[in-house]
Amino acid sequence: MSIHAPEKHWWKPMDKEELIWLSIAFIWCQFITFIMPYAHVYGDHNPPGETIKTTPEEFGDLVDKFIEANTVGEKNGMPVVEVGADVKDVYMIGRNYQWEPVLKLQKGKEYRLHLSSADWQHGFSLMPMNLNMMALPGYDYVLKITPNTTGEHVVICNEFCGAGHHVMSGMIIVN
Ligand SMILES: [Cu+2]
Repeated sequence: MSIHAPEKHWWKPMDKEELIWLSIAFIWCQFITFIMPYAHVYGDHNPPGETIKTTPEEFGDLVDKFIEANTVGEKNGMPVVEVGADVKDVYMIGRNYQWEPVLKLQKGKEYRLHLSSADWQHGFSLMPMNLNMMALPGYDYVLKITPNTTGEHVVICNEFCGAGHHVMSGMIIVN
């Protein structure tokens, strides 16, 4: 039993200020409700591509075969891979604290870059473009990209992934 009984009519009619704030909040809610699905469909901040369900083993095999079939050289002990003019699909996997393989791409050509992880969460961060993607095992993230800058572009991992995170890197060379 409380010390004081609650007032019989505990609520008071809205005053002007409360009505104004409530109206602002209501309109804002309507705006947010509309803008979320709108931005999802029309926003240009969404990653341009698709996501395919896979397994770390399956994707790892794909990358190994891709490397085996298309290696054209080596850089710092890492295979350098280049695909033919008619091939669009290129693969990169984050594993054992490195992004594999080194990709050699042509400027102005459209590619489907498949990204995934063999073990746990990694970040794919392409410098200096600041293109960022998260790579999780079990998902093949396909990014539609068209390189527009020639040179050696470093990929770093921007998701803390373990003891070797600070040395985890990769490379995309654009000619
Ligand atoms: Cu990392």
